[in-house]
Amino acid sequence: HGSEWTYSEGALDELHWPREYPTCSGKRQSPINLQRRKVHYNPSLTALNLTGYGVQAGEFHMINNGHTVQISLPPTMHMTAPDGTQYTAEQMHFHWGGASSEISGSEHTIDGIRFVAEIHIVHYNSKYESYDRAQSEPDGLAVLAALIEVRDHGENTYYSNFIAHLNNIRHPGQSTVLSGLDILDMLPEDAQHYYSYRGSLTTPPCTENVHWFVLVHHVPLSSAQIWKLENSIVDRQNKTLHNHYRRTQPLNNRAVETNLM
Ligand code: B30
Ligand code: ZN
Repeated sequence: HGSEWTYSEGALDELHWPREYPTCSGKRQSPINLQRRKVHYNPSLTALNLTGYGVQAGEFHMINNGHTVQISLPPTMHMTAPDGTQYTAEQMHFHWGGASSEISGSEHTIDGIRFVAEIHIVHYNSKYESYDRAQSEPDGLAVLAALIEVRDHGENTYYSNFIAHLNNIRHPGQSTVLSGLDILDMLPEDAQHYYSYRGSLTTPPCTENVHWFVLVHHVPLSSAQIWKLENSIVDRQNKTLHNHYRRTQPLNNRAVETNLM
């Protein structure tokens, strides 16, 4: 594991990432604030083609890696971007807030609004033989992101199994196994409309090789589910893992496009 970068504590907090990881002060960083007024509608952006995202049998490893909960995904899951590039899924993980019941923790914001939490489904360009190889390539990665919101009309049962397993991975390095997974159900009902831009990993080494797709629609979780997500796992300091999101970065001269008019 890389050196001990953090979000807010110690010598390598997020303002000091560039000292060890110079790319973190680059001109195409993520996350960003998505300003709806300034997003360009591009009718040639087709829907994302998500294959193998539906119900899958088998065992899926879920780990507390010290800065998030991460589920390993099978290479049978693919996303094809509107430019025709095919990506293979590698892992999914979450960012959240929760330091108090009022604190949201999404990475992307919409018109300055931070959501409760954010899902990242991390993919690599299928033309490379592995995630490891693709990581250092300029066209290596794509992340499909969805924003999570509180909605108290009962729990979101598509998240029940995942949330129940958090108790098994309280400490960094611990892992557990999900039997069966349906990522499509864990996404917003409408997973066709998105914002798209070119950015980076939101953690060190902040590599600027990520094609971002942030879904326009949101994932609803009940407040009890969000509480469990926010309070079940601890970090390397044995403190509840809270507020592991990066502040928004300058857009500089990048365009954000959407396929929702
Ligand atoms: S994100 O989706 O932009 N938040 C990585 C992948 C996706 C994002 C951020 C980072 C990534 O692959 N990082 C390098 C690998 N990590 C290992 C790990 O899985 O988690 C090395 C590390 O951080 O130093 Cu801990
Ligand atoms: Zn992430």
